[in-house]
Amino acid sequence: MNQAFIALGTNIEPREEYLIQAIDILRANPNITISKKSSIYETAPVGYQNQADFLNMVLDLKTSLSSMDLLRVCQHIETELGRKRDIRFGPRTIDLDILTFNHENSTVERLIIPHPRMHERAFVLIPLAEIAPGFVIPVYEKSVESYLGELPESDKADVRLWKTEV
Ligand code: A4P
Ligand code: MG
Repeated sequence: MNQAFIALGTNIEPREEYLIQAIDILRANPNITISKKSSIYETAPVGYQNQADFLNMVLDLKTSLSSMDLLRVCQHIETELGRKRDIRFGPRTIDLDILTFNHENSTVERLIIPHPRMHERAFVLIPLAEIAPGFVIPVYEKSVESYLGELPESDKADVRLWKTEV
């Protein structure tokens, strides 16, 4: 069995509904088990800033799928939930990013794992630390908490607990 963390993000209403639907589709997949769900956090947009606040969360999955097949499942969910790709880093109904997959180090453009921006993003690290305290990010070999300690306080203040249960 493989273990993966995936990050969910949405900033088009109904945001919570998109999270719930993405989780339901993952749950319905016989090859995927959700072991843990973080709380939902409301977060200020990073990168392209002229857009609405996001809801972000992280899931801990067990799966018999390969990382490429899990990516296909994630992209299929994005399409099903009406995701349009217009502006890079721009508004989205739902974004599913694979953060880590076992100890895999993938560098092909279609699938880079560990996710190349995860360690600099409070909206990923804070929910990840909630469900996997002490987790050492494979390949980087550094804990989530030590990356969080390197982030400016203002980045962390932009991530606010929104709801503890989906
Ligand atoms: N791809 C490569 N590696 C991965 C991976 N580990 N997981 C490829 C998923 N996909 C991966 O992704 C672009 C390409 O990345 C795909 O073809 C896939 O094969 P995309 O989802 O189509 O486009 P995107 O989401 O605009 O790009 P990306 O790289 O996912 O964007 P980011 O870096 O995730 O940024 N601010 C807040 N507060 N919260 C957010 O959730 N999200 C973004 C998106 C920007 N600002 C944000 C948030
Ligand atoms: Mg993405």
